[in-house]
Amino acid sequence: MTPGTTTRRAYLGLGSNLGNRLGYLQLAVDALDAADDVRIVGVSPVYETAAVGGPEQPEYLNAVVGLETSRSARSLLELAHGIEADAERVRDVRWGPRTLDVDILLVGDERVDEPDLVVPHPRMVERAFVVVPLADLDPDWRSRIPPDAASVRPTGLTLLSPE
Ligand code: GSY
Repeated sequence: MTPGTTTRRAYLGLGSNLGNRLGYLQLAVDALDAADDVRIVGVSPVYETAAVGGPEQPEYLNAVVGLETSRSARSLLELAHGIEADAERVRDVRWGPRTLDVDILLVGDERVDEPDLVVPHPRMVERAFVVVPLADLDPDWRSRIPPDAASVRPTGLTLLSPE
């Protein structure tokens, strides 16, 4: 991080349900750690979760990463798309299975409402696969865990992180 820059806390959601799922989540953590103007401050445990929406598809591994960053939500989205491309993600079926999904959940108190980016993420509060790992990093979210949290199961797996 460039000294003297103003940073804020951001949270990104990671998901994978194709190929080496844990490997793709780790790829994302490593790429975020290597990115300019980003410092990882928390990585949740890894959960296995029933797929929500889309066609019938394999279960996901999900986690949430906390960052300190001077980047805007738009800049984080560009970073996320580059990381997804590194994971050879193919965008064909909407809501379909994917090697890696990196969602921009929260970026300080920044609000964005554009066709390709809405922050805070518009569906995060109803998704237990987001809120359960987010609550591991920020206890304020514990009271907001949705009722279907039973579909979000701890794996005992952890991602290696620099924090
Ligand atoms: O929005 C992220 C991709 N995604 C997921 C996911 O990450 N986990 C689960 N359990 N279901 C999902 N459906 C979609 S789309």
